[in-house]
Amino acid sequence: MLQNPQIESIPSAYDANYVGTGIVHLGLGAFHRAHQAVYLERYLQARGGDWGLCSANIRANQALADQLTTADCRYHVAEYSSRQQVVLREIRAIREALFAGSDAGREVLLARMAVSTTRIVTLTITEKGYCLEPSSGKLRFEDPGIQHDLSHPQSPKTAPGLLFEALNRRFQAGIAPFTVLSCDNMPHNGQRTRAAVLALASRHNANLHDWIAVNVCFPSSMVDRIVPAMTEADFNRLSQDLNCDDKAAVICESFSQWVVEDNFSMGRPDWEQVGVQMVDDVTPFETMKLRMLNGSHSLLAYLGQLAGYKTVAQAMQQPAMVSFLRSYMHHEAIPTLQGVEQAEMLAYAERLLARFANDSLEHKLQQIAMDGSQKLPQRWLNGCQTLLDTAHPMECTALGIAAWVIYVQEAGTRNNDLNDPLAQRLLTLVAEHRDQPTALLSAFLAQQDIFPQQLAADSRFQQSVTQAYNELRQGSVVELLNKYSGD
Ligand code: NAI
Ligand code: CS2
Repeated sequence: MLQNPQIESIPSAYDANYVGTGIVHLGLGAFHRAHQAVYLERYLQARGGDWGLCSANIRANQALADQLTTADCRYHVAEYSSRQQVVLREIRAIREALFAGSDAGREVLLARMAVSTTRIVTLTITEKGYCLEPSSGKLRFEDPGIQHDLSHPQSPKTAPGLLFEALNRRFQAGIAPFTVLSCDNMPHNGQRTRAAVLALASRHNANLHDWIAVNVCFPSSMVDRIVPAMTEADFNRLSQDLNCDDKAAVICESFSQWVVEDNFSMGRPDWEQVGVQMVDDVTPFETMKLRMLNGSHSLLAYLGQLAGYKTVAQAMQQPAMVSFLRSYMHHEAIPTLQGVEQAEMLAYAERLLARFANDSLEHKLQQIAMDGSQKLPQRWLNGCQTLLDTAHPMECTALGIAAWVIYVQEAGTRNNDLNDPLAQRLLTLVAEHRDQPTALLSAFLAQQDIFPQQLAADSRFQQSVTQAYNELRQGSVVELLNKYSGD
């Protein structure tokens, strides 16, 4: 129970029933509800307009969509600055919640995407939802979902397939295309989404391919707000501390940032009014965030769990971990960033460490550890090549990679429970090379859809990862964190 908490409640004070739906969102997850929907709530409160959301899950979690529908799409976001300071927002920007995991549900979603009043389609479907090779960003045609969509284009099951079919229906009906805005932690997320849709189109219809290539905008965006998956303890905390009984609620930090390339063919909300940064090129922002924040997060996820911690905040109570992350950011992330001001980056690093230490969030390391094959290229590996090219150290990153390999190995020895779209392949490598660490590391580095070939072939990279692996296997994690915390 909070002792004398400072609680600010912000009700949804506009009449949401008069808000039209101008945006369809794929990925009705925690982050969407705590980030994009909050920006739109604040926008609608201030400016009104037909920028309400129709938000859909195309995979699991029909219960959430049903829960929201029952609640007239009213839910709450609890923004914790600390355990004692909370802002509780009521959100009504989502005007319709759909579950599109069935043929009937997909048809309703496609109709929402194809209607001319839909001007933007946004996505938070996780990195794996785009069915791309993590290292190259190329569409994985062998993906079972893509295979289905190639043979059943009118009843697609993947996000690229849904985007393609909805655009096709607008093309056939002479309706201008919506703008596609990815809000996932992927480098160049707009271009990668565009490449996925065009790859599908290339197998179907040259005219439609060219129409999409010329007329559809795919701006990239950088998104940032730490939003842990909700647990029963979280729901109980909201009920006890804030008198908020809402199974669609989310808890998050107070910090929020959204940087968006200003390229929308059918218009957009004046998002600047609520603090969204509209830019020409999001690349510097996304590279900085993916390598500094997400790169540190993944180090916490694998090294923190090896050290026995369960949450980010718990791991941040270990001074050796804080020093190690600072060293990683100073010596292995900032040197890979273009055109940044050193002093500002050092300050950014300190702000990130303070955000990680926020003990009012129960951010499970296991959640961050999931889908490692889809995350590590943009968080660590892309920067590694720059470090090698500029003769910078990469011990912290190498320790992280080694910890990820051990994480996969331990999943294999436990019960083959690895939350990763490439789990079967990775666990097979573990089984094939049991007790042969050198061969196992070579086998992992040979996975070219994860490790870029140039990097994997570099003997300096191989030696760094091998040394880190051997040290982790033989020594204490905390001692190694201290060893590589040199500033
Ligand atoms: P979540 O687990 O609450 O929601 C995941 C969403 O992705 C669900 O709607 C699910 O149906 C959908 N999904 C999962 N696999 C899919 C697939 N193969 N195809 C289509 N849809 C799929 O997770 P959360 O927190 O909403 O995060 C989602 C994404 O948002 C992350 O992967 C990341 O890219 C981005 N994000 C998350 C942040 C966070 O702190 N949670 C912060 C910044 C970005
Ligand atoms: C986290 C991100 O789960 C993860 O991989 O690193 O979701 C992280 O919380 C966000 O990118 C913060 O903006």
